Amino acid sequence: MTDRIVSWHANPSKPRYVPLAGAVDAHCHVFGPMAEFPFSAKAKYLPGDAGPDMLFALRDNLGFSRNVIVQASCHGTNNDATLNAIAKSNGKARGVAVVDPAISEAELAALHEGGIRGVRFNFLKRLVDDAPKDKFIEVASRLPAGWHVVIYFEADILEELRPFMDAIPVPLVIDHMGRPDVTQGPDGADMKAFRSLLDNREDIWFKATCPDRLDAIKDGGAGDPWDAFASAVAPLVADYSDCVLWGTDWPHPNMETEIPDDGHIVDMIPRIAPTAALQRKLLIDNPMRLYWPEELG
Ligand code: 0GY
Repeated sequence: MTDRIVSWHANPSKPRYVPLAGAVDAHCHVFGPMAEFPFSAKAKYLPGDAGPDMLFALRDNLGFSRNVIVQASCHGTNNDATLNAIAKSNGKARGVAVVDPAISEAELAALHEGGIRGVRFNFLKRLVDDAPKDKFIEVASRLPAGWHVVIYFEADILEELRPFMDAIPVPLVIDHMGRPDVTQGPDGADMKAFRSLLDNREDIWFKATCPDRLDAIKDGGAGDPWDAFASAVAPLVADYSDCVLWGTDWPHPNMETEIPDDGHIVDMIPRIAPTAALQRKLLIDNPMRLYWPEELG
């Protein structure tokens, strides 16, 4: 593995949609910079540098105010790159870590101090070597107060993972809706299974993210692509408006071709959340409750 993948758009367009003041990009990552924060020896891809300065410039260009930085698999369980970005954000970023399940209480407390508010369990075989459910459940029971667990899986293992998810004793956040096949439409089997998961517990959240990963009709450059994503996801956002989050997924790990224009990604927001009330929940109220609850008074 020698070639570094540049997975982000070099010159994203200015979105037509203007987010509400205070909007949160609740799913993004940083890569390195590698000279300061080397990638894990177990990384399945080797990205180009996409550090905090780039992230915050994009945030400002897209009209967002805050970021939730999710530790990407290429950095393994060393969260220093994520912590560095949070530290440079002037309080405008918080994060989700990936940890060795044997992590000590003192190390968890240090992550909390650094702005981490959750841990991510990744079940994608192309990204991680193993996902030890028993150890994940054990560490989930020792997380600092107010933290949650983020789970990344694909639709074909949703049913298999349900007992595991039921055993997690803190709130759950599901990345990219568990990657449903959006071409099945809003009433397709994948969306039905996902709704059943959401109906199963009170403390579950999800990210209505990644049209570029989930919709086969790619961004042709003209804007307003991803029709299947919009029609499958808009009803979900409407029906579960108090537990949905949104994010760019910048720098789009692993997207070697068909790299999405972040301006077009932002322009999906009014297509999945057409009213100002829904947009406020999606971009401000919900992420603030999870990541900056102390600012809500
Ligand atoms: C995402 C999706 C992906 C990658 C990662 O941690 C990661 O490397 O999350 C993916 O390749 O689908 O959420 O960024």
